[in-house]
Amino acid sequence: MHRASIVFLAIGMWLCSCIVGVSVDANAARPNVLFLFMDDQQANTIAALGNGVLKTPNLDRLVGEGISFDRAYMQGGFNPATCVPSRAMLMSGRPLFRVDERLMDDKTWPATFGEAGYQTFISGKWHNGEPSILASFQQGKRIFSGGMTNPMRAPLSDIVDGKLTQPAVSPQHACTAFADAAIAFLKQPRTEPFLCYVAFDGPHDPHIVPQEFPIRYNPASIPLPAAFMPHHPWDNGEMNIRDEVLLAKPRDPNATKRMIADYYRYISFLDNEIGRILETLANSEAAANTIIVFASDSGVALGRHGLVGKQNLYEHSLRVPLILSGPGIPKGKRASALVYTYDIYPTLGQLCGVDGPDSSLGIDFSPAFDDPQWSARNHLVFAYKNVQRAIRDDRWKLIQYPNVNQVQLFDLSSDPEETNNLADQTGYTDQIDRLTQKLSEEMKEAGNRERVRAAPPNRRGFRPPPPPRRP
Ligand SMILES: [Ca+2]
Repeated sequence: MHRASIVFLAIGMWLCSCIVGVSVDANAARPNVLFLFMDDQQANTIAALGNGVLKTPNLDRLVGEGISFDRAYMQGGFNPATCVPSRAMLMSGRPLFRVDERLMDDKTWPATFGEAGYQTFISGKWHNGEPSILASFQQGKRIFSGGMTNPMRAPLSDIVDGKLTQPAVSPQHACTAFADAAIAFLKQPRTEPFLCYVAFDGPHDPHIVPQEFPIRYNPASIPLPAAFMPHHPWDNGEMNIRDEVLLAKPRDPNATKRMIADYYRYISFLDNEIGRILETLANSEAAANTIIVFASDSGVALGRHGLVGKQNLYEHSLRVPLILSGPGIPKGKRASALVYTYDIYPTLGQLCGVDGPDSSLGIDFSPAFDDPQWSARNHLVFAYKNVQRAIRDDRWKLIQYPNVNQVQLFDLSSDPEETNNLADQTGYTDQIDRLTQKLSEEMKEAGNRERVRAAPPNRRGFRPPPPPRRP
């Protein structure tokens, strides 16, 4: 915008405020929100947070300008498409056992931002049914309403006259189209604060980026994850779905590294797209008054524990990156408070003066910005269908597999990769009983009617088949 236009606009806003008696200044002071949401991006995939292989210069800068939460989690799911409950929890502020996956029972957080005077905009993936897109956002461009797609041929829609247009195949990589749409939105002149939600459909597989993208990772230079296993040690209740057959069994170390190399390349590509959005914001009038949120709907296994997908309750699949920066948020800090992704919008609501829906049950974690000891939760609980239940506290993690009567206990303080199951050793019975008891109480409280420990088990444990004979 030209300088003369800005001056003219400012005078106009001042005159308006005098005439109608509302404080435009107060409105202008409300922070904007740029929400960057990823699909299946593991927590440990940012160079500045400790990944020694990946190149993520733009996310690194964001880490330096904000606060990173090292213990942020999504709570699980009831079907293999964990995107659906994860996004429903995010948008509603409601936990897994109480969330409406179609997001039609209650108002969503973005809808309440709109009612509070925010301009609300979406670009990218929405996996909770089309009616709730229109109920949640006023504006939208380049929306992908589905679970997964080839990103080079993504069918994308816009919101026009309060309706979604027929999807049209994007000539660009979907994530480039989303970034372009967000950039165009950020460049629009406006007097209201905005909520700009950009949901990339990567680095979810297929790990396809444009041929010309220059960053590539040599699979030979990718370290095999510490928790790599040829097989999961037993049937975890979800062994043969689509995600789990993306790699042959037993898992091959080199095939695993190739998959991780492609996944990393996708993350570097997304980092570059995010960089374009952040540069646009930095060069805009909104720069000083915008909260930036970076998070993901889940992680993913990629060969750890013999698994490929995210239909499990290990750290690699539940823990997500979470970074916030902006006015009132400390720079270059890390926080260890235990938080769920459904706590993010309640926190933004607090920072933006938006009350949110009455049905939201998430907890504002902004006190953790200044108090490293602060945590509203002493433990978190997780569920996958009726086949896995887990709990973590400050130090311990317990996973129960009720259908096969298996249990795992990990000391996350010394074993963050969950490679040493203490339930196989003597001396941990009390710890297992304590956490199982707590898990049962929490699950009952959460509205869960499934058991967390079975005796006797429903069926025999899984025995991995012998490796194929080499000719
Ligand atoms: Ca996902």
